[in-house]
Amino acid sequence: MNRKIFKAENIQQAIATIKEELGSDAMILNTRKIKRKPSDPYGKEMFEVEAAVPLPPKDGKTDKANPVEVIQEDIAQIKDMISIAGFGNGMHNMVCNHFESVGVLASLLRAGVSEALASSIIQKASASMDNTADQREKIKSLKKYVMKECLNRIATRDYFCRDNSSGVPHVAAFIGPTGVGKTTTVAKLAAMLTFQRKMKVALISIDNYRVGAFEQLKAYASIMGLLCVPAFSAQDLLCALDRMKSMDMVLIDTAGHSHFDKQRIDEILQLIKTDFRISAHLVLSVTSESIIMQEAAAAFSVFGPDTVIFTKIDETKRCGKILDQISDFKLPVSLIANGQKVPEDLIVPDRQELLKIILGKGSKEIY
Ligand SMILES: Nc1nc2c(ncn2[C@@H]2O[C@H](COP(=O)(O)OP(=O)(O)OP(=O)(O)O)[C@@H](O)[C@H]2O)c(=O)[nH]1
Ligand SMILES: [Mg+2]
Repeated sequence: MNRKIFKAENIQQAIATIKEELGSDAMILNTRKIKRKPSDPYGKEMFEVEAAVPLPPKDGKTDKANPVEVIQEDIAQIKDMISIAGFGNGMHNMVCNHFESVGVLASLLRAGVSEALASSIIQKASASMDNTADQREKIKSLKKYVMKECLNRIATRDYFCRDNSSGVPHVAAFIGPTGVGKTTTVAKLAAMLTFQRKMKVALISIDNYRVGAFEQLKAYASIMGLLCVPAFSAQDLLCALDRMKSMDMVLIDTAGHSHFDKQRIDEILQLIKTDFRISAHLVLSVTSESIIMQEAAAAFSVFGPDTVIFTKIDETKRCGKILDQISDFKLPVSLIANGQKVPEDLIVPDRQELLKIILGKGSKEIY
């Protein structure tokens, strides 16, 4: 290898000089940012790029990598650059400052992680990197750090398990905006707890708002042979819970309301507060825009939810927004719903499994 170090004000300029001096076979081995000297008022921040051209071996054969692989790597890098090009100036600067991060950054963005979160993760990762390592080593350690950083942001909790210690049933209410899949998730969970975990389960619907809401839950309960009752008032709810005191788990389906409808949300809250044992579980659909999910989470935070459930992950390839949501509202994820089929489309994820869901195809690229 014929190594040489180039200095320039930015990466693009350095690459142009390298191509000119060493030709198009040149490989970049290392990049480093050199901070401006405080003693030099006219000095600028510079980039140092180490590049090399492979020497032709004595036997005439070249030690170049397989040309197909080289082309594949180049195409992947060009694709990554293109996918980042659509983002803001901040992203552009970040790529110039941390050139080796392009691939990982593009994977996070493609997965649907927000620009702000993706760049803050990469920045943290890049700051912790060993600048003396060569390019491949740097990328390897960057990937490792990014995975660790994403995993640190994820908390999961298998909330719906048997707890014999208290002698009273666990009571869990499912809250959230309209149409996110609350009733369907309650039905799936009831089936899982009854048939897989062999728990005694009963259902309550406090959805007295939508016509046919109770019948929807009742239909599922009938198929599974479970007790299911409506409760329209605090008195109804206390009566229902009294009837169900020999159960392991009571699941309460609530009416979905717009997160702007504070009055209706408050009505449900007052009902739920009837019994202090009732835990709340926020249901959000990943098909909603991130900002809507954030607003909904803020509106339903009055319930002090214990866990969050993400539904409809089968309808999007961009589950990265889950990472944004859980980084923001710091709740453990108890369930993931991945389809309309009752009961099978329900996952009780652990942290690694959730990370794979969040990064999608990108998890293969980053690992
Ligand atoms: N693709 C997909 N569809 C789902 C999933 N979960 C629920 N659905 C569908 O979403 C629609 C609404 O589901 P519901 O369970 O009635 O939603 P809800 O939150 O109870 O609705 P309201 O009670 O009206 O607020 C139905 O067509 C479900 O089949 C899921 O994980 N994936
Ligand atoms: Mg419903």
